Amino acid sequence: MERPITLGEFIVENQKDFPYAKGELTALLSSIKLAGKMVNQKINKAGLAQILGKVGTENIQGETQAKLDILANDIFISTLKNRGEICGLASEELEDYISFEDDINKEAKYVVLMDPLDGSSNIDVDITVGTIFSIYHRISPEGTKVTEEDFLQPGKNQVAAGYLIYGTSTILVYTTGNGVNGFTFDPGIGSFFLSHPDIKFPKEGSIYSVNEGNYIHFPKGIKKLIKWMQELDKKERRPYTARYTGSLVADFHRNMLMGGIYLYPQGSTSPKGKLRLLYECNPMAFLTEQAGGKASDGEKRILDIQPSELHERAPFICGNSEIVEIAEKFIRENKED
Ligand code: P6P
Repeated sequence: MERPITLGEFIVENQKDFPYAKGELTALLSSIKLAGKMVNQKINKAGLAQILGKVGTENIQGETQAKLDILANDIFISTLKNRGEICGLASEELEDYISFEDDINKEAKYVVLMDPLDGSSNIDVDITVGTIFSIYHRISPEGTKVTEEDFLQPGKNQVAAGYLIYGTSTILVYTTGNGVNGFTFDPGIGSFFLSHPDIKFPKEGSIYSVNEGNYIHFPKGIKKLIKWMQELDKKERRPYTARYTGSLVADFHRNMLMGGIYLYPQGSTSPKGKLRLLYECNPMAFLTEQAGGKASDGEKRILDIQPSELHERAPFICGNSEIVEIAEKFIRENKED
């Protein structure tokens, strides 16, 4: 029986996707694959290895860091640095970006932005978490120190983006702008195998993912959208089904496979929403568009937003284009001054 190809074989087979790279992006994606295996192993035995729970320190977001957050951050930084393909890295867990100035990395072409363990508040209750990554070609000259400009690029400049989802199985999903493909990890062999080729949002969706506990704080247009999704209209598959895990990667992955919309709107307590533009919204927006969906902040395309700071937040709506456009219509028609 023909076996599915491995992630490594797929990357080599699709080398043509990276016209200007001479294997650097291939090596970089392979280092992400290695770090993902190492984090996966830590997560799977977290309860036993006493690495559950909060470590007490706070990250730049003022969120208490769980031990696995820090472990995952350290694993990705060291693994990507050792492969020598990135000149800089920014992480949700670090206040500022890191500039790799050793000889091999200083000449590297790429910078990586990441959320090493998204949804980490779910770790202690054994709910799916994930790693999100976003890759850009540097703007500053090779051989020089990275600058903030290398990181503050609009999402449309991404050369690759993806996530690892540590769920009932561990899957690596990524795009280089030529579609979206998913690879499931086989721990018995230690390799990722192509399991979700050319992922596309189903034509119709009927799942919505939003933290309705924030309903009172939502703008009028979002409140009207949520009520609309809950009305009975069999022809339009309404009422939609509510599914929300508190892990962006888990909610996004399910909605991309089954069809639906994820929303983290702005609210009176969070004027720009909660999700970070650079290492949550942009990579998920790149994947969304490559899978035939749409990603906006309610008014404009996420990938067109020019970032002004590393940890800036943005309201985030992504999923089936049809439903995202309905959401944008409700927002447009119920603008509040
Ligand atoms: P809330 C996790 O902290 C995260 O960034 C996303 O993974 C998740 O979708 C969202 O925040 C959950 O936020 O406010 O609903 O708990």
